[in-house]
Amino acid sequence: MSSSTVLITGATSGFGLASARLFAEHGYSLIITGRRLKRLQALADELTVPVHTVQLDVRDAQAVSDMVDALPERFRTIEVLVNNAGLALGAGPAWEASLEDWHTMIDTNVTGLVNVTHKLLPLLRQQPKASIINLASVAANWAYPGSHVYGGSKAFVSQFSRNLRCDLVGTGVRVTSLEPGMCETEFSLVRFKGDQQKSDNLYKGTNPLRPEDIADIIFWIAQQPPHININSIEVMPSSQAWDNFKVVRS
Ligand code: NDP
Ligand code: 8X3
Repeated sequence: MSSSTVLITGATSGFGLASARLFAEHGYSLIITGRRLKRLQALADELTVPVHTVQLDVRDAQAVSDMVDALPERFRTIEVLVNNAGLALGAGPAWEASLEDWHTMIDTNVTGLVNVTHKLLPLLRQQPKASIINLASVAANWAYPGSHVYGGSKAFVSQFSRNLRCDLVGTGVRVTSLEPGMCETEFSLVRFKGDQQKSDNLYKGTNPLRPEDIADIIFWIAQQPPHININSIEVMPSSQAWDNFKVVRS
């Protein structure tokens, strides 16, 4: 059992929710954040460890800063930051994408993650041992049609994680870029703008990763002894792999 605190962004669904439950099972105190307050409250009611809930949009740098400044004393010993809040919007070709969707992905996956990390670094550095676990994606490493800004934003997360390591080496703060492939959460429902049928069809017959699989990996990373830094982990369901390069012939 642990007496430490984990801060999870995007704990209302998917990886964030599954991770909150797993860390709670192991006695961690939790700071859970997300925009959907009712879901945060329901999660807090379900858990038996100390939980601090904050309705937070990670895109709002001032709100992120205020949230951290207002943390009750018992929640300030943060040992694990799970930078999980993120989204994809649209899966069609770039020329059909809305600029607003592109901005939303950059604002959330890039700027939001930077907002939280920047504000938390001084607190994390006070710990003898801490972990930042950033949710990137296989889309950070592998190009595919319709990934355009989403994949670009996750490539930022991967490289930012590596660059952070260079600055944080020797401080006790470890950094990991976690790069999952297809996992059934609300991710595709969001990507397909609420079209449940499209989301179900994507996962049909694939035996995709489950949020609990990713939570297990996040928890395992956080449990590594101080002399180990897991730089990156790429994980796919067995049913997913890469495809060939495309060649257009005239
Ligand atoms: P979900 O849609 O199930 O969960 C996303 C979470 O992010 C929600 O809790 C949502 O909370 C939160 N979120 C989204 N936008 C914001 C915002 N502006 N401010 C605060 N919170 C926000 O998806 P997943 O659990 O699958 O995704 C989690 C992360 O993992 C994302 O970064 C995603 O890109 C990444 N990922 C997902 C993969 C997959 O196949 N599922 C694979 C690889 C990476 P709320 O709406 O309440 O704010
Ligand atoms: C989500 C995984 O394969 O849809 O990051 O890009 S994928």
